[in-house]
Amino acid sequence: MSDHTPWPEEFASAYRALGYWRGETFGQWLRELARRHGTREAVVAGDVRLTYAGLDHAADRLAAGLADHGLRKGERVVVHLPNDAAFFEVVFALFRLGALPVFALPAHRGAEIAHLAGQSGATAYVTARDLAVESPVPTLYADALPYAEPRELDGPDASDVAFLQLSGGSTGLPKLIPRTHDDYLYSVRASAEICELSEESVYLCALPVAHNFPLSSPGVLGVLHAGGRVVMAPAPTPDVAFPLIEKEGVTMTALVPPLALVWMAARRKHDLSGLRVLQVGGAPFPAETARRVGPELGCRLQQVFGMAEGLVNYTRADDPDEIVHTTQGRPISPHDEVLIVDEDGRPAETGELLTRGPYTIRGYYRDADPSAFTDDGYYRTGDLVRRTPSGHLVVEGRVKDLINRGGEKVSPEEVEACLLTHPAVLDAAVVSLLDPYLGERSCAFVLPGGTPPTAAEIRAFVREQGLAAYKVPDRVEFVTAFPTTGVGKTSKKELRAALRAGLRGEV
Ligand code: J2J
Repeated sequence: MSDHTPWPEEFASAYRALGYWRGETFGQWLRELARRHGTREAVVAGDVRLTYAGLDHAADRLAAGLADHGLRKGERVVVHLPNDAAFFEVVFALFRLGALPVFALPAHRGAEIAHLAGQSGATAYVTARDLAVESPVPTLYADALPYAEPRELDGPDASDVAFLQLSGGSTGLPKLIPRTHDDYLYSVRASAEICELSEESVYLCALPVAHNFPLSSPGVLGVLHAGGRVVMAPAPTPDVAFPLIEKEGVTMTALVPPLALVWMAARRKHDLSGLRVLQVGGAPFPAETARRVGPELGCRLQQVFGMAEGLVNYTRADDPDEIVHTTQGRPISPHDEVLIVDEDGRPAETGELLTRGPYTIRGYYRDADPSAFTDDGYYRTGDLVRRTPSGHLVVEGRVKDLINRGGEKVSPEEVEACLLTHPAVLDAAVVSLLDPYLGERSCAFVLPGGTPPTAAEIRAFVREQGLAAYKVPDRVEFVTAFPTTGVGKTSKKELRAALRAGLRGEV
């Protein structure tokens, strides 16, 4: 069984001929960066300041040590690390070895780590002492990694899968996204160019580094590609981020919408004048808020609409303000193919965004959920968009059953499955609730059986099952029956409408 669905040969050869796929692995890429920028600082995290040469050497030593430890090319390793220098050493060591990082977020707990390890068939779990959860596979701690004398290793090919990302984007249980060296490096190089990065760029990584946005849009990898400096923030809050922006001369950072609101509301004791660009993405950013970024933070806004499955859209430096405030950008590549279709797959003004291209996957890991792709290889994003005459996309809503809680994606199905394991829950439906700060929060409708539990018990139960805190229902409502659709399925539309109406009357 192939672990990933390759691009059809005619597409692959076109992407190579266009120079998008260069046959370079991340291991080779870092070696080249070290040759070019050796003594320059690559990553700053707390007291650690890693140069490009230092990172390159650490990756070699750790790759050798992990190989001695028994780790082999092709094996999967769950990486669960905070915004720290160890993330870079571990990930680049795995890349050199051809082992695949499986990216977990710091907020993930036991249930997610077990899911990631199980789905990927991982053989190890790398974590930090204060994040570690119980794992079904052997644990390696970031403060006790096995370094050894560097040696020649039989690394991966550029067309191999480099790592597995967790899907936040499509309906159903979280799926794994296989990204190749070739396709991901293309998106990184092209993103660095679009965002006009240079050796002078200093990027503050405030969001969790393993997320696709701060990792590659253009993120830490884009900044390394340009020879700039990456500054790791242990938290995205103003009290942590603002002093770092001043001290390190940060020029660019990326936030999700709720954090942009927090930054605008914060009292500023620090000089943020070096900050030139604030990227905002991951969830809808209303135009009224977008307009405030420039005047209130003294920097340019860049909207970013992306997905770990591939396609990333940016507003450009030379776009008029109106476009930057009211659209979510346009695709990275002239070869990103974008269709906007209605329910029957016919072209529409506003409709579901389908996409394929040089860095958008053709299938999930081990072909999970093939229905997320059309027969001709387009990924069904589940996002409702329209295109402006200028070619920019505006996100209008979505058709997928997903809750976007301020950029953190919650799969209702996953939370419902968890609720159903509670002995006093007969049925459950999780829907979104509009929220002025997070955009959306979650509400669980529960049909109790036997002794009805309290809302607090339900919430505690979800936490105890080892789900990330952001998946715990923000609100719990008990019902005696669910409204149903014509075909007898629970009508989430009616549940959402009941919430909007303030739950007056019967649900
Ligand atoms: C509305 N919805 C958005 C936006 C993502 C860059 C930036 C973000 C992500 C990301 C990413 C949105 N406005 N500006 O991977 O490289 C919603 C859409 C999308 C889903 C993908 C990147 N930006 N979204 O958020 O894989 O619904 O990636 O399909 O986590 O987030 O989620 P995820």
